[in-house]
Amino acid sequence: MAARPRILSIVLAGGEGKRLMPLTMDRAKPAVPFGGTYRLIDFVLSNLANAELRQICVLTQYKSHSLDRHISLTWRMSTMLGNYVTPVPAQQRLGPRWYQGSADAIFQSMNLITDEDPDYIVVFGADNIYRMDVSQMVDAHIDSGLGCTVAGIRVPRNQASAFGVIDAAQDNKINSFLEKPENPPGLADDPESSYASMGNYVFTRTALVDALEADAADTDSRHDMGGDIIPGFVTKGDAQVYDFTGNSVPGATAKDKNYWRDVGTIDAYHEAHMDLVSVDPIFNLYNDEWPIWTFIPQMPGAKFVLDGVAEDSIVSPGCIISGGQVESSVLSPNVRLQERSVINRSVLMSGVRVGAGAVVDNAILDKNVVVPPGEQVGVDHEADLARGYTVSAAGITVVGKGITVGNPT
Ligand code: ADQ
Repeated sequence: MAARPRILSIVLAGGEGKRLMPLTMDRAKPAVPFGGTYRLIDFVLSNLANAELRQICVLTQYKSHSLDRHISLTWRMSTMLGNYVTPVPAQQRLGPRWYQGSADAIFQSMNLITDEDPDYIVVFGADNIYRMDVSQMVDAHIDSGLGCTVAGIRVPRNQASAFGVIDAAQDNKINSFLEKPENPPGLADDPESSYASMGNYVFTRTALVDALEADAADTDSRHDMGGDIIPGFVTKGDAQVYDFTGNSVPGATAKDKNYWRDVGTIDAYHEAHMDLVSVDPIFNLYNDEWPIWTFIPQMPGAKFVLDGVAEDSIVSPGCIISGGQVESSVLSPNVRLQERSVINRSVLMSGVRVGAGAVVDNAILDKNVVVPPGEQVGVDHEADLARGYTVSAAGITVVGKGITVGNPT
């Protein structure tokens, strides 16, 4: 029997996440909390670990403290998950500089590839919400005999300029790849959709190492995976697309099969939370056949007293809802709501306090925000802006970590 191929997974977790400000003010984008008890990075790490790909390096860079801490708590100290995941900080092995782009991040960490000696290398982003059995994509890559496989999904054409856009032949071979084009081309069978790269790749080790070395020597390159490395494979005729709709994980519902969300902007992040809370959710966190792993601190269950209620919402452990009314919202652990407070279509991170009679509407409140009694957030956008809060294009107000609403920011 042939030996099983050796596979190394590299998770790119160094993104700054400028479009998620102020949530990324002092944490890396993959460390941004999501869905009450998770961080964004838990989705990719769970997809890899559940697929039995258990040699995983996480390349970190900006503001990586809370990310490192979370990885250690969830992934390194967990007896169940063992030591699969190693966070690797920017090592500055090649001089006193941080990574220039995502390709440079891997190039500077080439020692990981030499040490692990894999046959294939999985390179995945860390900022997306989805379930995927990555081993099915690896098998498709090995079967193709090509150097590079890119995961692809159809997205509305009017959103496609945020992505790499793929034109593929019948046999999945990629004919062209345009990184974040201004005018994304539609598909022949569906002109209002484009075929987008999910930022997830599988490479044959020798092909990736050759491409990274050539890229490092190219002074015109931005050293970016999507901008430089993938187009290089396409030009050589050595890349195929892996259609995400062909992927299946156990326990998926008809509705959330092949759900994939990029949560790179405040509006997308807020919408992805709304996808969780409806009665029949578009993304089902409760599929225990493909669990999303995370670290939840020891806390008592959520408690509802007086006439406190929550409808169509996720309320995490440690919360006390004392007479407040919560609708279509996601509450992280340890949130406190007082009587007559109203929370609607909002995301409240851990430690948020909302006083009596206060209103939070279409808002995201970062960790430890305090809304004093009678105050309002997300009701009057002019007032929110005047107080220095962020208001997104779709009208979501974001209040940064530790702010007391009404106090000068
Ligand atoms: P973006 O997400 O815009 O597009 P990028 O900002 O490079 O691309 O982020 C990709 C991943 O790499 C993220 O997980 C990010 O955190 C990480 N990253 C970025 N710079 C890094 C660095 N210097 N060191 C370590 N990690 C880094 C990409 C592709 C598109 C594709 C979308 C899908 O380029 O083609 O459509 O992902 O979301």
